[in-house]
Amino acid sequence: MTRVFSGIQPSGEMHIGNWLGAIRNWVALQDSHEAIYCIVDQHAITGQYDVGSLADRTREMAISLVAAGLDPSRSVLFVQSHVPDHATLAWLLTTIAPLGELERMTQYKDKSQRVESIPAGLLCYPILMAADILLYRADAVPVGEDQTQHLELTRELARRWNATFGAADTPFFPEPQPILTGARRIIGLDGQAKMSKSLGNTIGVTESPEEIWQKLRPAMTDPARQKRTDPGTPEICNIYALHRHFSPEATVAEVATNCRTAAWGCIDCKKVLAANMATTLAPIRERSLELRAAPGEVQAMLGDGAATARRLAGETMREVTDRMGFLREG
Ligand code: AQP
Repeated sequence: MTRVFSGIQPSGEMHIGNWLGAIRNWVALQDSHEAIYCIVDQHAITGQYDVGSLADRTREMAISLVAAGLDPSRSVLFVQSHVPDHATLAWLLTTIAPLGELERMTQYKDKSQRVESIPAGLLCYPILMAADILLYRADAVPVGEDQTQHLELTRELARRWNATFGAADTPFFPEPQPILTGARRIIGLDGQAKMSKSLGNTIGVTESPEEIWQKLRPAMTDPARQKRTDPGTPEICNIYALHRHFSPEATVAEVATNCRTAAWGCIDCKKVLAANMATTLAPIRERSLELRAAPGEVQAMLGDGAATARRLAGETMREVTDRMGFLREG
């Protein structure tokens, strides 16, 4: 069976961008692939973060993932810091990673502009991501479009490592391919930037109908539509883009017509979207409430997942350290 691996940072609540862009695929791939999924808490400390809430955010991310449909009997789910080999392999890959390419990463360029002093961890983030994937020798990685550049670097590191330490005819690390959904880049409620936990332009997948409405109400629409009576252009409106992911086809067509003719104002359009979004997300919200009431259940799932991941990672690391020439213990 083809093996897939992917991760999500517990840097905030899981939002509809994460869900549409990646997590829906994580869930679907459980049936056709050997699936390994990770809450990448060590990635989430590469920027400023709140120490006091990291553990809670990690637990909450696990709850959201299981509520969204991850089933630990069909996939492996664990927390990155529970498997120390991620950090070890990342260090080994650092020794072959090209500095110039790290500096060219779009996410690094964006995020480094937002801080006064740039931590080396922000620069090395893609190396840790490569280690996450290569540790399980994954063939494919379900991700959103923002991660495809990092994945290209992962392939580059796999090639370099194979060329330096692997047997030339049978590459040890596969070159993992991205698996994208039809919603590869969801724009945030500001209508401009990628929906992102760290930008606060999100709607969480476990939010209540009222919370969804409170966030959608002030969200950016077609900027050229100044007055209620102005006809709009759905193609440049982020609310219309979201309708395409949450509303039935007939409603999407109705939205487009009523926007172009100004039969609906933006608030009318948002009300329909809020209702459809709340209906779509209701099963995730309901399951998350049940899981929050039984915290031991999720903790046990993560414990089992970490044990499996440590075993798989250990197999890779034995081969890696042998091929790199390290002295075996004992
Ligand atoms: N807006 C998005 N549209 C489509 N896919 C997205 N993903 C993230 N944002 C969008 C995909 O979700 C998965 C998990 O993301 P992540 O938490 O590992 O990292 P990220 O891409 O950096 O997500 P955020 O929300 O933007 O977090 P912060 O603000 O902390 O950096 C990935 O597969 C990602 O592609």
